[in-house]
Amino acid sequence: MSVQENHQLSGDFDKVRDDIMAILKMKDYDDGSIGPVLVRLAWHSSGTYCKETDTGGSNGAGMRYESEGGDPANAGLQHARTFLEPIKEKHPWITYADLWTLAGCVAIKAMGGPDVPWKAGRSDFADESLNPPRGRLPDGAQAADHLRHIFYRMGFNDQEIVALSGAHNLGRCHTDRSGFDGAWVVQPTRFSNQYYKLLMKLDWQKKKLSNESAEKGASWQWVAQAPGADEDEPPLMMLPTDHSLIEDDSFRPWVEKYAEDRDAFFKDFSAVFAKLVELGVYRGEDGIARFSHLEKGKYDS
Ligand code: CCH
Repeated sequence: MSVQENHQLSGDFDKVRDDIMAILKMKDYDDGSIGPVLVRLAWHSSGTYCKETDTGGSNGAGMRYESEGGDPANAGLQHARTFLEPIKEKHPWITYADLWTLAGCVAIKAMGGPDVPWKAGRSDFADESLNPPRGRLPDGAQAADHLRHIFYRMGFNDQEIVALSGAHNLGRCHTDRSGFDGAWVVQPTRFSNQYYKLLMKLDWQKKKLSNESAEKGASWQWVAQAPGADEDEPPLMMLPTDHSLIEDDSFRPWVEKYAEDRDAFFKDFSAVFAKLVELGVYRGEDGIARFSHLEKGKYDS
């Protein structure tokens, strides 16, 4: 099996971290930071993992190819990949698979979040033959049973699903990407446990979305006015999947816990994000992750 030649363990990762930090603030982009979309890139590159077949995950950086990069579930992530391109050019020894996952971890920390332990060693696929099939990432229009279906496949439990969902403290939905519209919290470039607090506290109402959104599979979402906001300010939002966390008897106690205990959320988020970016990454004794555990046939079904 051919993989790209890589020397990723010999480079200076601290310099890469510094260079990622240096590009995070971007005045004209969204809320002034590319941090949230970098976190989403790290997550979507990892979230294709399937425990049973041991396929997918961040190793390989398959999103460089159309079958994964062109998946409507990944709409908008081409911007994140383009933002990181100058860093790849400056440090050509790093693999895309390492760069994308590292960038997510660096962004979380830079936005006020916890340290996420990160290890190097991923390789890049030389072609797209090992890419996972589409349809493995979650659909925000669905509910708790769908979240379980998707995240149990990766090997996560209910507590971990709720902790991971707290990443929606960051960033926003874009009508031209997912069809959903708006931010979850008032300060979407500041990592915090506001997402859980607002889920519990605000009076969420269902709002129908435009035909353009409905065509992307987003026909409605939850909205609520931020506390103290003027009526003409755009409301905060929750996806149907986000709101399902407080409708479900097993998820809800974790939402309550993380709303009350910021430190517990930070600790649990750090652990679960570290687990996410490690899914399917098996290193040899030299520290380099191989694809030897993958067999092409596993993707056929
Ligand atoms: Fe998410 N997410 N996500 N999400 N997500 C979206 C945006 C972000 C779902 C759907 C959406 C996680 C889990 C889920 C981020 C991190 C994580 C959007 C808007 C949708 C839709 C995309 C757009 O329009 O640009 C669903 C469903 C799930 C199910 O659980 C997890 C897990 C993480 C990370 C740990 C981040 C960050 C964003 C903001 C991106 C941006 O561009 O601002």
